[in-house]
Amino acid sequence: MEGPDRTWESPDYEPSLPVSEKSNPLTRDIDQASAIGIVRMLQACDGQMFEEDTAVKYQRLLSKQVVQTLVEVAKRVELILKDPQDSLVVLSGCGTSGRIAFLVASRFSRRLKDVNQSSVYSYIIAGGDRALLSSQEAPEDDAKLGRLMLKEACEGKKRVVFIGVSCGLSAPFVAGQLDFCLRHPEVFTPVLVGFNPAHQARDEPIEGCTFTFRSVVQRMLELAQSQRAFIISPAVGPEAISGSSRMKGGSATKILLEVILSTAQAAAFSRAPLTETVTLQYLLAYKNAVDVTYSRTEQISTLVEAAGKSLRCGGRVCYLGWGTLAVLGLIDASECNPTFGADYEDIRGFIAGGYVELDNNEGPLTSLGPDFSISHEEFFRSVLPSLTDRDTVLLLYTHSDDLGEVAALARRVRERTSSLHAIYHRGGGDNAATDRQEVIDNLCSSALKISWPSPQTRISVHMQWELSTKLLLNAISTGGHVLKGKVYRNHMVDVQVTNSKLYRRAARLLQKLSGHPKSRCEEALLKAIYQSEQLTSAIPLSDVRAHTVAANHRSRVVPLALILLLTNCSLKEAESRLEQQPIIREVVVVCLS
Ligand code: F1P
Repeated sequence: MEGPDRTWESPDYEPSLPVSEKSNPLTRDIDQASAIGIVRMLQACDGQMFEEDTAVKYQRLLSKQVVQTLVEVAKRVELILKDPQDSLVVLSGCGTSGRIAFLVASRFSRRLKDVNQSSVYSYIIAGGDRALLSSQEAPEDDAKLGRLMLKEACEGKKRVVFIGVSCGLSAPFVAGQLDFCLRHPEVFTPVLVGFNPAHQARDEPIEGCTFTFRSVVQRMLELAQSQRAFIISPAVGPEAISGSSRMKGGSATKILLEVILSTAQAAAFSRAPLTETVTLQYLLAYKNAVDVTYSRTEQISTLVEAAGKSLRCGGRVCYLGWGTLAVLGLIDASECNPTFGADYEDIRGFIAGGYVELDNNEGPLTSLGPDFSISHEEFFRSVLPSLTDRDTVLLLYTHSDDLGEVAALARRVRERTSSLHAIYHRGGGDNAATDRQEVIDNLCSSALKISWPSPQTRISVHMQWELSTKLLLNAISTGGHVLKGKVYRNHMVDVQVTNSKLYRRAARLLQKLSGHPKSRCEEALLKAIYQSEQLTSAIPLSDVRAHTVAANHRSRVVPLALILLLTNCSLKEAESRLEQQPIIREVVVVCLS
């Protein structure tokens, strides 16, 4: 049997890029693949998360050193759980990293409540709770905001374990928080989670700060020797869609945070030993969850096909879920706008119980606009009446949810669209097909039912179901957009350019695809952002922040810039080309030929 493809690990492979930004050789032709081809590529890509380390080039998820650090961090959390007075465990991040921080902090707070323990977990997401449901990329660049939010969350605390997540070791928001922790070692134990080796941390100056992400990491590395700071940064391989850290980055974040908190909680309340062996068993349980999920390649490809069909013909994809699976639906949907330039209506999530079930810090956000309406009632009110066969609806639930309610909802949806599908998780002992489940099966055009054996470790089976659901939804939304032509090779060509990381990524992509020098590519990007045929001195080239603010109000800037570079036409002509051919990939192919 062929071994895994490890091309990306070679020092010659895209040497200027950190792992999280490299393009994955496995998915180079994903834009030309069929639905099943896409799923197989995603399977191979996700499989890279659990590959063993070869020499010492990269630490991996299962590397001994990573496992050891997980144990040490869990011990710090255990101390706080045993003596919670004036103490806190804070999980923080931007975009997907912040959303996963929220999901994990909420789950474990609930668990503490269930056993009558006081809550010690808290989450921070750049941009506040609105960023849970929509893309808020600008606050990610704000180191001062990160520090202020952390300070506020920890007011009066005497002991804090701070876990900051930045998949690319790049977000200034998180760097600002880590810097703050390092300045107050009497209170804070800083922990950094990300998926690049430390020396690949971003070294770009941060506005208003004397530090860069890399210099913060260097300070942490020094303290790590005496276990006063911790860095957990295994490489999980390049993302299937270059730079899309919502995928493997988000999955691996979920795994690492849950392993730390699960093992700490088991040690604090059940006297379970906190050892490397136990920690490794937890990690392997997640590997198993990935394998079980992808054993359903055909069924997953049916869902990808349905989503692609809907998106291609201007239809919508709606995730209607219950409990934390619904939260994963909300998260997945929120990421399609920045990644694929999608409209909020293209892929939407809804959760039974709305904001009460979401239980976020800031409570209901409905007043922020229609894209913040997330309950099933809202779906009935604002989406169902206009639902047609062009739209796809996906039910997300487990055997512990109210199947009567699921069946009732399925019935109402089925009256309007035949593209109704289900993802359903159930425990191993629960094989009896209930009448209600049969009703749901009959209403759906496909149902992906996964029966899970009881896990060997103490890991909650729900956390495996969640990871599985995350992989499925990422496959559906990514695959759907690939089929819609939103990806060229394995690059997001319609990415939003709303923070400095995304701006740099866009400029690099333009260079790669057009072959023109950096300055010319940036110029084209700015023409597209400012909608100006001629750049004036009023637009200073170096003010990336101003550019990202301006880009907030624009769509399709990267495709426009690319057409400008490839055809040398005017902005007006480029715009009209895009009007005539809205399938971005086709435009790129035509221009390149
Ligand atoms: C944070 C993040 C991603 C998002 C997008 C912009 O990245 O918001 O979650 O998908 O790429 O950046 P990171 O700090 O975790 O690397």
